Amino acid sequence: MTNEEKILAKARELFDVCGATLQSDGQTLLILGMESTTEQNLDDFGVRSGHFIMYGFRAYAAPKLEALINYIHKKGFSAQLVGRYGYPLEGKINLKNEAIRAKLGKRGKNTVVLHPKYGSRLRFMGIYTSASLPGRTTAQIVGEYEFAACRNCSICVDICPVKALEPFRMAKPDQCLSNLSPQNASGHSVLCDKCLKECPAGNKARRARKTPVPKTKNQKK
Ligand code: B12
Ligand code: SF4
Ligand code: SF4
Repeated sequence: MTNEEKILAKARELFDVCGATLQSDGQTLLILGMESTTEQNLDDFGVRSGHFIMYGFRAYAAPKLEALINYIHKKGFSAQLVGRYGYPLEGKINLKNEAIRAKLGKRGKNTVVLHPKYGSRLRFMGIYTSASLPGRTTAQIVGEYEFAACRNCSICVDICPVKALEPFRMAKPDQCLSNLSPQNASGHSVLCDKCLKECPAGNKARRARKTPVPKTKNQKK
């Protein structure tokens, strides 16, 4: 195994999904995805003394990111997080587009990247590295409609309390309640996220509750 292959293997060991894209400046962007769950809530943000705190990323992602960066350095390559905990808040790097380019999923009508297993629960992080990781893609995004994960049910668009969504794009980002999220008494953000929570993609429990198939005349009631 080459050192580059070892780095990818390490990334797969630490994170739920990973992939790599080639940037226009020749650097490799390693994209990492981690599932946000009740036990490992990456969506736990807040404000303390006027500072934005990423409680979830700090607790669950930071130790893994540090371990991976140390590993890449030991293999003789550079490794630098993009933004805080690999999360560029300003949107300088579009992590959704990079994840789609790296074939980690495709955009759902709720605008976020859906994965066949993790649905809309992946949160993404990026690391710039000088390692020429195998499989890093130069591909641009094509055929965003053609994929199985989005069920095309439009629950996300219909459920949005402020009608911020149009299929596949956020028409009114300023209105999104996860943008203007209020804080609870301990300073943690109370996000809306209805368009993700109710999304049935990649979610076995919700899939089981899908509209039942109507019974035929011959079936017992
Ligand atoms: C700014 C931002 C927000 C803003 C505005 C989002 C926006 N404009 O869409 C606000 C605060 C509202 C927000 C909310 C949320 N966000 Co946010 N956000 C970001 C951030 C920092 C930048 C995204 C951005 O502005 N992109 C620019 C816009 C223009 O790009 P885009 O959304 O990809 O839009 C493209 C499509 O609309 C496409 N398009 C246009 N028309 C059409 C038509 C068709 C048919 C198709 C197919 C495509 C298409 O073209 C656009 C340009 O490429 C990213 C992190 C990052 N650096 O990438 C996280 C990020 C996108 N957010 C994320 C999440 C999880 C959320 C929330 C659930 C809150 C939360 N729990 O964190 C909500 C979800 C709301 C929603 N339904 O999107 C995740 C998404 C993970 C995933 N699985 O995809 C990211 C990647 C953060 C992360 N580290 O994981 N977010
Ligand atoms: S997070 Fe809430 S307000 Fe924002 S787009 Fe989704 S459903 Fe709408
Ligand atoms: S709620 Fe339905 S339409 Fe919206 S992203 Fe999820 S599966 Fe696709």
